[in-house]
Amino acid sequence: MSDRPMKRILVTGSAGQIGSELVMVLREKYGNDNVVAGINRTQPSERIKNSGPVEVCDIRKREQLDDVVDRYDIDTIYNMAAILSAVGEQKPLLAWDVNMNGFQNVLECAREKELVRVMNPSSIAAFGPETPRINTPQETVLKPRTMYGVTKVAGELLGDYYFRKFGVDVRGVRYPGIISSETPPGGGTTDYAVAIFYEAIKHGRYECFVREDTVLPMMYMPDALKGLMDLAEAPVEKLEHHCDFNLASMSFSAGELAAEIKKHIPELEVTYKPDFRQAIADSWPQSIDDSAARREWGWEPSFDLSSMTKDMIEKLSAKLL
Ligand code: NAD
Ligand code: AKB
Repeated sequence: MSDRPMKRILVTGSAGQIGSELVMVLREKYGNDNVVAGINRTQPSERIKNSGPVEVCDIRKREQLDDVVDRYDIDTIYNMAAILSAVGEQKPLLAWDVNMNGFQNVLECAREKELVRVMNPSSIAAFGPETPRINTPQETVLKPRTMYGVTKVAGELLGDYYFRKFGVDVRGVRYPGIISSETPPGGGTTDYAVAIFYEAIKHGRYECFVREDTVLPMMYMPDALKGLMDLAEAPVEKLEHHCDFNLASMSFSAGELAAEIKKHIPELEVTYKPDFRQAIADSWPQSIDDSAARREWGWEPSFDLSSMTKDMIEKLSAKLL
């Protein structure tokens, strides 16, 4: 296991909800030229294009990955390329291909080239209906019902295997639903918790695709970025877990979120028309025990429902109005 510093980073999936913001905070910390934004088909933001290197890098194509890693002397990969839960249920084979075969390419590249670190997010989708839903423990039943969840559990296990068998320093957190204002989410079940802000500001109404009483764990983007970057910097000898850290911040129902937004936009009208994503939401936890992350690397979120809502409305109003 290496204590070498992370100096040159590739972020795969840089046009996505998290990757698009992660690239910018990593560039601030490590220098613009030292953070390569890897994209697939979707173009990255102007901010990303104008501030540093961008390369096409489909993680299913090992030669593309190797080429970027070699040319830029990459030592760390943040693998943010993925197919999320809702799209994954429409295209399960694609979800397997990207989330498993693609991730294994990342791991093999890291093993062969002796990279310093691989960061690979997991998700609350790793849990399933047999998992305790309240204060879900770190060690618990992992029997998801979605293809996305299957790939997340397998990805956690594969990452831990590469750590123990080959000494590749792979780390990851089980993110809850991420709420953010920069890039809309890419086809998950928790997307309603972002879409409601856009629709509230633009149209004053929103038709929500889960029931009003649906409670899920969520997190605001600044906490999500800080969490992953803090884990990446944590001393390896302090870590008992590696690829599967539970991570919590806030939990609320769709109705509670609507009520909080109405404090700022009183005219907002929300209706509820559950679709296939309701069953996915019902199979996931409502709240998460993240004591392992707090103990092993000092995780502590900053935002709650009220401060997140205020900040989202300020940022999105400036962008949309
Ligand atoms: P996203 O869907 O917004 O972005 C994923 C990006 O990956 C997209 O830009 C897509 O074009 C790209 N991509 C797809 N196939 C690719 C391929 N073969 N090669 C390279 N790029 C490819 O996803 P996100 O929300 O930014 O998620 C990033 C990571 O965080 C994923 O591992 C996801 O499972 C995890 N996560 C996200 C959330 C959330 O709420 N956003 C919650 C839990 C976990
Ligand atoms: C999804 O809903 O698929 C993601 C996740 C919680 O992993 N946002």
